[in-house]
Amino acid sequence: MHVVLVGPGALGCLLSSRLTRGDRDGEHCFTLLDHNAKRANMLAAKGIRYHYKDEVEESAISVSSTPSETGLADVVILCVKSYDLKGCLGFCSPLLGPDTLLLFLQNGVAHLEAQIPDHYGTPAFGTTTEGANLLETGQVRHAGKGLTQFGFLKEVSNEAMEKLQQVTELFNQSGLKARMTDDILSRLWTKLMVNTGINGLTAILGCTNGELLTLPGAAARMERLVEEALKVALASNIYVPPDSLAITKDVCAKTATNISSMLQDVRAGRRTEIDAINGAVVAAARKLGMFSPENMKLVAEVKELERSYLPPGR
Ligand code: KPL
Repeated sequence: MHVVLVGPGALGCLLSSRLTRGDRDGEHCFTLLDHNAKRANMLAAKGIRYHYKDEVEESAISVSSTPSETGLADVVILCVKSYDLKGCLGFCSPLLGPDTLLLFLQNGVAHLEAQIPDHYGTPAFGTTTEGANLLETGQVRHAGKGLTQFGFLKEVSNEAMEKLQQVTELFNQSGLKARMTDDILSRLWTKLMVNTGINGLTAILGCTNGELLTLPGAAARMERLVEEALKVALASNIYVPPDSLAITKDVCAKTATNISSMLQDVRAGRRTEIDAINGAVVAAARKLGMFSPENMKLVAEVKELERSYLPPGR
């Protein structure tokens, strides 16, 4: 299979390095696609440096910034942020044939509404609890091993199902635990519950995940955020664990010293994924005629924070 990974962020680098290493017999071909030609050249020259605990491993990878020269892909794994998807799909169009499997690996659930032209076939979605931090361009730390789950939201052809099965096997043989699920919507919302309670709050409070349990008022806010999201999921007939709040608190405790991905975005002066997380809860509530004031308030606060460092119009 020709597998194209799009986006050289933490997840894109982690997957490029692991999948390339995992394919010991060179049965498949992997390309990392980056729209930034200068960075793509640098990645092609230096490869990817993978850090796990005290180990460091270097892998040479194939990198491209010109999809028209890459040839059609069997699988395109989109590792870009949710808000970059629209531009990214346009950029990737030369890679996409009628049999290409598009696999979305974004945080949150806003991307489930992505407008994908019908002739591209039914996309697959994934959600991962692999922890990855980008140390610098092409250098990734595997901060915690997790589980990646893949599935489709609609009925699909046997060919598409088999391709996703092959991707799942590739992950497993590369040391990344993965499985297919017939309820990917629940899995995406289950992770959304945790991110709803942690990410935005850590961003505005500038604290670690663990500090949310002790900072005055933070745990009570987390509780209201998750309870609201839980009500929206239930009203949407999406199964999420009823003890999502306890799970969220447990994640805070287990990842106590972590800087959440949203706080990392703020500190790096990047746009956050607030629209895909708490914003998606607000949008889903609105569709049902429900009100989610706690999530609305947090979205407004994070946007205000973004305005203090992003150039106007971003
Ligand atoms: O997924 C995460 C994130 O930071 O995006 C959590 C679970 C909150 C861990 O930091």
